[in-house]
Amino acid sequence: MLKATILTIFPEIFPGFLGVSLTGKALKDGLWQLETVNIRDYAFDKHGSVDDTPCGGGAGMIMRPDVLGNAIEHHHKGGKIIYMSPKGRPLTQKMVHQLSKEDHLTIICGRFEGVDERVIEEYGIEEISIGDYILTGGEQAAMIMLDAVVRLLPGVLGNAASTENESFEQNLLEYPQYTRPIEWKGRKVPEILLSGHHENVAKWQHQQSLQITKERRPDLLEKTLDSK
Ligand code: 4FL
Repeated sequence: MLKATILTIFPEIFPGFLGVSLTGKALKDGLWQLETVNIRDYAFDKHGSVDDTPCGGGAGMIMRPDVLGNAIEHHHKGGKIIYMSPKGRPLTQKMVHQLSKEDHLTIICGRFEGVDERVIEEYGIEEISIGDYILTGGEQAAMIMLDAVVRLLPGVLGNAASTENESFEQNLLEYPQYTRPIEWKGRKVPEILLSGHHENVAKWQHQQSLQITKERRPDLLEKTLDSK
């Protein structure tokens, strides 16, 4: 069973969207656990200061290593410590599969201009990015990463749903899908999908996947078929 411990100065953001739909049901059913820790509770002054100005100058504020370290040491009971960060390793479905096998994830959500680098070194923290853009804080990134991880936990998706043919699982984007009505606004569902010829359908879908991936994500085709 996965337990996620979130270190944040905005614990009220959680569970957010993780509290609804599949992830929310799984949370209620006890398939995973969420613990939110307010970093401010580990400050050393009565104002609860968690940040300070950057050494060497520059804009913004940096999260203090002593306060963050205090929060980590009170709550980290083994397992990976992850810091959601734009300069982290880009999150992939392969990493999501690996994270879904962990018993405990401690996730640090940064605000301001980031955290003191010594904290990263001291606790062997893994930095993970969810994409090349800047958010207002790491909380949203943590929630997206957890959403991807939790749906892979045993029992979260129904038996009917399989993750094997989803985008990225074979380093290919998904082929286009259709449902009824067969004709809509003069647009017809491709004939092949109505043929009932399973082998030809599968061939067409694979060829569509290849074409779309070549057009939109040629970088994916360069990769070998990674094992999970
Ligand atoms: C974290 C952006 C992970 C992308 C601001 C604070 C971020 C982020 N991936 N933006 N953290």
